[in-house]
Amino acid sequence: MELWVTEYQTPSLGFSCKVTQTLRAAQTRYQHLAVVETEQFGRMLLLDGMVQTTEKDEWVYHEMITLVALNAHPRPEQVLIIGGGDGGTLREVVRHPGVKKGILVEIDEDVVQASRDFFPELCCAFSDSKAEVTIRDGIEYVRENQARFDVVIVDSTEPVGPAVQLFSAEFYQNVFASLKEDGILVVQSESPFFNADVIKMAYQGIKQSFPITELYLASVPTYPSGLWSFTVGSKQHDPRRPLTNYQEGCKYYNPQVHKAAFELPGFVRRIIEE
Ligand code: AG3
Repeated sequence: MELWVTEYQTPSLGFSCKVTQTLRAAQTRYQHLAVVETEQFGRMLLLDGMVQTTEKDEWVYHEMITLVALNAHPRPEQVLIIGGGDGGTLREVVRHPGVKKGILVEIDEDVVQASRDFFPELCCAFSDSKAEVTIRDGIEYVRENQARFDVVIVDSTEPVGPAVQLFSAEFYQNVFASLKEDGILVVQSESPFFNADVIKMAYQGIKQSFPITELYLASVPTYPSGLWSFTVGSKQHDPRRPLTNYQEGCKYYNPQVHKAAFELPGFVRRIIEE
């Protein structure tokens, strides 16, 4: 019998992968978590039926959510990651030579455990001397920290369930306060083809607090439509301009891609200009 896993990316579109083994399927305190072995993309992590990451294409998203902000900052020493319990973003953060500390604040410890159990290439940074992993609500954590971080990365799920608040203007205002005077925020902001409303919410919300707000794109094959967006809020530095060009071992990110990622097709530009 053939087994397939399907994410319903829209009510009338499914993205399916042939599964060779189900490694975990469990309800956590916050969401449904599944790890499956797929033929096409290797191991895949799903939360509430939505693909979070796969072994074979995780590098696009993790390099792009991390290195744009880190290389646009002259001294990205203290970095906070909200969400990102699989560890992929933390791995990219701690291998940047400018970083002194990467703090991961994940609400669901079962995500961290699933990564430890099934994704050795993602969880490898959990034990790094520059890394700190905390199981807590990121919203509270940000509220309790003032002027502390150089870069904040929001590696969240979609704005449903535990992540809803992570797309609110109030949260972005608290992130603004948690950043130092030249800090940078970056959030994952979904697909311009299918989630224009989410992009608008993130972009407009960030713009209310940050003087500089920019959107950039990357191609992630396992996410809805394959075209993914990230939104940056910056207090001083132009996020479009890499100040350092750290790119060792990268497969997607380089300084040319950094700059090009901010060049937007007309329909995407219109989403944020409306
Ligand atoms: N976080 C963003 C995943 C969003 C995917 N959406 C979907 N499949 N509908 C990924 C976490 C990786 N560290």
